[in-house]
Amino acid sequence: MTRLRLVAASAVVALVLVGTVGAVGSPLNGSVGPGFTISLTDGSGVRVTRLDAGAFTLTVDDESEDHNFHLRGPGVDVSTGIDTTGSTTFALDLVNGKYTFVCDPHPGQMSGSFAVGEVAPPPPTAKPPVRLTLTVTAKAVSLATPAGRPVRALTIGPAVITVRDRSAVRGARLVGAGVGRSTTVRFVGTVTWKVKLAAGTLLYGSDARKPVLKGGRVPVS
Ligand SMILES: [Cu+2]
Repeated sequence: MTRLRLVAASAVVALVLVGTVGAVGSPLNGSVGPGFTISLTDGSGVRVTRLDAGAFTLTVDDESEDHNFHLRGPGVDVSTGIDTTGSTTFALDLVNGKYTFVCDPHPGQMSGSFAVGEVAPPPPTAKPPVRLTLTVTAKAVSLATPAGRPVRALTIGPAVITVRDRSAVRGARLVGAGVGRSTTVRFVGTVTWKVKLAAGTLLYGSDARKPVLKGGRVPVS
């Protein structure tokens, strides 16, 4: 073979290799051990948090006989052995969704996740309602926490108000900050108001015969 032909043959081999690697997929590198560490990085060594759907080649470097690398998600469930070490390669076809990787013996300490495609953000966790007690007696009106402390400020959101109307000549009233509720003057008893506090000032007081009891105002923000 002449020298020229040899060069040409090498070039063909190189082209074929490049083509093969491209078809297998973008590289991902998983790593676990030797300590309690687990990670997934892309071809540039950057931690993976989001990927576009497609073909990937995952190479996992398992450096511990106590840990493994287990990747799960839509259409994928691959893992290295717990008591084995070494490098393992997986061909992955990732589709839109959430993928998680864990060390099976230590999922609490060793885990991670990433999203593929456009994943909708998780719905905001519903805020538990604030609980308040509005008490009206013949002599006083007060707004307090369940522990009995006066309320100085509130945050926007749901509130459950236990209204204890102890006076037959006074009603309980709550207005402002998106709220407008009251008990009748004659009413005596306990009712519960579920309200949604908006930004503003919440006024509490009593609808009453004179003298009008001094209530109060609480900023809501
Ligand atoms: Cu582990």
